[in-house]
Amino acid sequence: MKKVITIAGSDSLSGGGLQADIRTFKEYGVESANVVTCLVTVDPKTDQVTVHDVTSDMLKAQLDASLNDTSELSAIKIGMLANLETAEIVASYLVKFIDIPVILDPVLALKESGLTSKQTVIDFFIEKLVPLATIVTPNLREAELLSGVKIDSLETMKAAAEKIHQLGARSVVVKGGQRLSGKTAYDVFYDGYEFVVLEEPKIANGFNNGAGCTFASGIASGIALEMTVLASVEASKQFVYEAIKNGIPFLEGLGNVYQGQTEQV
Ligand code: PXL
Repeated sequence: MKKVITIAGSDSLSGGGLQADIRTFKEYGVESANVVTCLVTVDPKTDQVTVHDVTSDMLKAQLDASLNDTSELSAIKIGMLANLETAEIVASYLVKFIDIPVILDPVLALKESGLTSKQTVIDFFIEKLVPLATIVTPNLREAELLSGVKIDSLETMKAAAEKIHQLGARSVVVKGGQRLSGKTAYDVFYDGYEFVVLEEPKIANGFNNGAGCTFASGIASGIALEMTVLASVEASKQFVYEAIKNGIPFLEGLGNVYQGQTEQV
């Protein structure tokens, strides 16, 4: 069985974060280890989102444990790195494993809470983490933060993808999600050679918490299973589409994606 590792935050409500990652790996038939970078909680009374840090010692102990034997490791998926120290520690480990594909989901702007990372963290992603990535999977806001391009159209999505590729990532997929107007959800893939625009009708159910984490984990699984990067992106897009369609409602108009009803890839 192929093995991947996710280095990501814990979502106490389980919609996103490493909980979504692990469910996705299971559906793809991929084994996984995990490193918890932070814990995200939502206050039930106020809906206030809080990011609780883990200590540097806790982070390093997990990285030492899970990256001790990398001979069987086929991909590394990175999710939320909420502060500069966390990002620096993770980068210091990643540079030791440059042969293993890195799927970098730059969780810099949570659609669930509107929280945006500090500029020092964004700068560190631009300078150190994006250049280590086999593929980076920003949402529109994150693509703006990484590229400096204001996005309001398919053309500006392409311009942002090109900029992020120039930062050193081998490939980029900019996720359009619900934000652009119209009935179609676009994602733009770019690998320095070709743009591929992926299209699906928008699903208006709002059950999309965890969609980004699931998408990146599906890509990591595909790459681990020796699919090409583009084929992994295309398969994961279908996987996430089904996961939103079969989402689990929990509040008026909101819900988590559900990975369990997707067809085996
Ligand atoms: O879906 C983005 C995301 C990533 N990582 C963690 C999260 C969330 C969203 O809730 O909690 C830990």
